[in-house]
Amino acid sequence: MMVKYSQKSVDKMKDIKNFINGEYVTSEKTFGKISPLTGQKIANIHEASAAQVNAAVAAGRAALRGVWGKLSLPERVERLYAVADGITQRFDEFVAAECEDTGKPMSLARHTDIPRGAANFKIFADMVKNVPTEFFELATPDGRGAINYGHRAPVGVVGVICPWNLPLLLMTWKIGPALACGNAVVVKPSEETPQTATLLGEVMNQAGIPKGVYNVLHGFGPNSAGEFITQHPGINALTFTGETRTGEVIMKAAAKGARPVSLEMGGKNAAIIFADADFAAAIEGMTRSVFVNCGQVCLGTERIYVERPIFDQFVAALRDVAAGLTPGRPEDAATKLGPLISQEHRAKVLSYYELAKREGANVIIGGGIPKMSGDLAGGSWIEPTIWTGLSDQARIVKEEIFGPCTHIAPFDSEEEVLARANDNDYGLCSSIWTRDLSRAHRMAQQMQVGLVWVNSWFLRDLRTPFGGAKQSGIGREGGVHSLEFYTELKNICVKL
Ligand code: NAD
Ligand code: 6OD
Repeated sequence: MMVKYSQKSVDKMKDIKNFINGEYVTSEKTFGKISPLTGQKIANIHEASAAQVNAAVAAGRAALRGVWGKLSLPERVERLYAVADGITQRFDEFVAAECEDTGKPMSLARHTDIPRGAANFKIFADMVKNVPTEFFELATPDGRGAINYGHRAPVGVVGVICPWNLPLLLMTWKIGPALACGNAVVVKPSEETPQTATLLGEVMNQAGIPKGVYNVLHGFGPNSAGEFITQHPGINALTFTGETRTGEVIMKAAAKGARPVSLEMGGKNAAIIFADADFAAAIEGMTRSVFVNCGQVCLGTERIYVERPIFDQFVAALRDVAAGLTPGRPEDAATKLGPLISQEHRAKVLSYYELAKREGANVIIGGGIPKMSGDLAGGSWIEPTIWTGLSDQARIVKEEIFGPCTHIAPFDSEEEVLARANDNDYGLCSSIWTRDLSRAHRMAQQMQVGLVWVNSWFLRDLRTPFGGAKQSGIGREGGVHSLEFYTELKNICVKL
């Protein structure tokens, strides 16, 4: 049974509903949203049924046949600008929702998550407006010739499966370009972070995005909304961000019907710090890269290689920074570190903290749970942690942990460190810190990853290709590369 509500008509315990065909709808089954800050239940989330997934896919198809499919490109672009403006107008609501779900500091959500949520609509609207298509003239034996031109059409209804670490940022990173290209979307936010995707439904309606273009279904993966979406034959393409193991399952599902898939997955990213680097800049970059968002960033650095002459100094400096990372409430200006997303994820990260000891690591700082008081005592807090002394073959140095932790190892030569950094099944990103730009170019070109930053980290230009090598991903999104995934390119050949 589906009951229609306004998302605003909530009682004491928040009720997070699905958003199908422009309306908020409840489900028969609900599950609890637990605050990572306190461990208390803060909301009921409505778990979409298979029938509701059918309804969302049907709504998407109808939108493509209807108003949405008939809008001109400038009209579509104007509406996407209105979505970006709508996020900005309700900035504080988005910040509050994101911080309630994740526990992250408000300063971070204000600086990164929510502004990028708006930018993802604006930038991809600009991109589709400005990108040219291919054109070739062909000589023919009769002398009259022919012309060829490329035409891009939307792929259809796109299934978008999202993680919990940067919920609005990573969801809009997919639906911004998908809608700019004229598709409809059926989104499944992570079961841990349902709120901003749900709130965005109101913005979509206010911005004049037609019913059925943007649908949000809540639930889990197996035998729930995630699986119902990925296995649905009416979904024309699947785009996913999350763990590599989940991506493999989704890729199998996409094989049925030979549907295109874009996968942005896990990483075990290395940073390489040369002795000639700007030391303060490298420490600042590594501080963000290891600890921001409590280490829950796919691009984060869990392996740092430092040239031997500055190794001890580097370890001491990063330890001092870690010691000053005060955990606390999102709204407190002094807060530098939020909790992990859940007790379940904390158990996983703690199991690695224990493994590090068994593998013989030197624990430079951290390795446990901080003492929190009052209602925060029930949250999924964790200490920022630094290890040294492990071999490159240790599991701590090989496997993605996804927490505020890193291993630091010394190196002696460029060739040696390049081989060690590349010796991993993942290949998402890396950063190189040096004043020798010839060396930086030489090394960057040999790194087996999709993204390399030199003397910076997570500096984003949304026109550039983004994605992972090896087990970190399939495909590239960003700029015109998003067009490749979100449109079907057709060649039209006209004999003159
Ligand atoms: P996850 O794989 O557990 O879940 C991601 C999403 O997939 C969730 O919405 C989940 O419900 C859904 N899901 C799970 N099983 C499914 C199934 N069988 N069918 C369909 N959907 C299913 O990932 P997570 O824990 O939410 O996120 C953390 C992971 O994401 C880390 O590995 C991190 O590196 C990765 N990540 C990668 C990038 C990138 O750009 N490469 C960005 C962010 C996060
Ligand atoms: O900045 C982006 O576009 C992006 N996809 C970032 C991914 C961060 C991973 O946690």
